[in-house]
Amino acid sequence: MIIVGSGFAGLGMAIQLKQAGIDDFIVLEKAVDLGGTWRDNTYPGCACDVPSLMYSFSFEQNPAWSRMFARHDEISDYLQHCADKYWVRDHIHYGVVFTGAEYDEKASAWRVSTADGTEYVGRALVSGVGVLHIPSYPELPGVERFAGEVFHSAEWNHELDLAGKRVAVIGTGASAIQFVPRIATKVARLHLFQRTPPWIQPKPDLPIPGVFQRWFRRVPLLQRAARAALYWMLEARYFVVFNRRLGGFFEQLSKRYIRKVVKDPGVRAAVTPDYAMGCKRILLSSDYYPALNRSNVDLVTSGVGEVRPRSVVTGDGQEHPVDAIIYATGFHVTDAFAHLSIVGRDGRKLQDAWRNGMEAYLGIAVSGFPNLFFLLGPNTGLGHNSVVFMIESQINYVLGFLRSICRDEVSQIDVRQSVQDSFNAEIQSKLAGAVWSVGGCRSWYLDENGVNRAIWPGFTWKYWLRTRKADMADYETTVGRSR
Ligand code: N01
Repeated sequence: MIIVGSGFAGLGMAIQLKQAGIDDFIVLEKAVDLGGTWRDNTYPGCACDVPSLMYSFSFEQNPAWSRMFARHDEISDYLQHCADKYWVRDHIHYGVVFTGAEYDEKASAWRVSTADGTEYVGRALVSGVGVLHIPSYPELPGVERFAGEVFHSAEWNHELDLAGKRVAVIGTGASAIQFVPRIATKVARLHLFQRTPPWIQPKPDLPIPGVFQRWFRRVPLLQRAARAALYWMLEARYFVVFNRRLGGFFEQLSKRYIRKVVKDPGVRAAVTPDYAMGCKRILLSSDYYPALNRSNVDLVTSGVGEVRPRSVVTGDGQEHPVDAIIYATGFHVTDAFAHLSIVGRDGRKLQDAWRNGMEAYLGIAVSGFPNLFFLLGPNTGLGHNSVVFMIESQINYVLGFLRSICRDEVSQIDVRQSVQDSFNAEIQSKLAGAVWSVGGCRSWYLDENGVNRAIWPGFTWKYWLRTRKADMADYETTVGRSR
């Protein structure tokens, strides 16, 4: 078995294989450490906007979370702890860059290619890479002539001391709103280039008192109960994207928050979104708007026209002298797999299968690509609850297949095209009633045709129900041992 990636998804899959007594697997990891997005994103203020009690594996709840919303280091330590506790570290091959895979139908196996030319062969291939790992750099005219430092929020340059510098930040999404307040207090001037304002609600991020941690440790059932309560509260946020009246109500709350906190009327108007809430990720922050009140922070709403050696010039000709440019411009999502050569049955390429958009059955299986399973694949991302819940549902589902393959009960599992098609028709018809059908918003949830290929359009418990056990009638299988 080959797993690609060692973030929450890949690590969780490895742990469950180990727990199931399956030892014959490897994890390919491109970096020198595990942790996925929590290894890569180290920008100042990096934290989770999902409550910490929900942002952990159900089988390894952490009674020691120090805050309502865990910060980067705590999450990254948690993942390291899981790798150690469940003995999966030795299965991870670091510095191995997965470049593609070809299915060998005769052997019922995937031949995995890597950047250094080493080939790995596995009876099943599990992708745990997700879609938020290839930083997206906007094409700014003239940026190659820029004399200062340029970097992306997911590749933070910790060598550069921003104190006293003039800095341009491009983008105002989930990452930017976390680091802008941190760097605003240090830099001489911060020019914040906003293309579209996000919807933001205050973040109730308080320390978890020691007494709770002690009780969670002593009576794990208490933590489970708190987690269950939180789960249902988060689940209710799903209504925002389906019920316009409720969405409108929360929009009013956010607008009231803007009016209360943002002092300058021009800035207030500029940060007030004009599209339906939920179309992009709804962000949580209690320090982003206050940072915009600072006299050294300049919110720029005209787009970048050109970059000169020491400045950024907006489309309307305003020149902003800067020493560094930080891109907070997100990731390649809909083309996250475009650089990989994945070839399934009969020479079928994944790029061709996904020419009109990424699709899979339950976000996990793609017809024509037997024994290849995606974790956090198409339409299984979330805006309202914890993705760890989705990941665990998928791991459980895939584990059933991997067990059968290991026991030689089945050598090949390929989802039927008709099953995949009707599942995706159902997904898209559900999405037709959601906020994305209203239009007027640009979001990484939508592909270039405006189709949502990222988000699960339902309650997560419904997804859990559907993935509790695979219905083998959905799959074409070859019984018996691989050759
Ligand atoms: O990226 P984003 P991110 N010129 O795509 C702008 C997860 N995450 O890295 O809105 C100018 O949200 C773009 O503008 P617009 C989370 O799932 C989780 O911040 O497209 N601007 C937007 O403002 C999140 O959704 C946590 O008009 C350009 C920004 O850049 C995902 O990661 C924390 C531009 C990109 O925002 C991505 O977040 C952080 C251009 N050419 C992130 N291109 C948690 O707490 C883009 N922009 C769990």
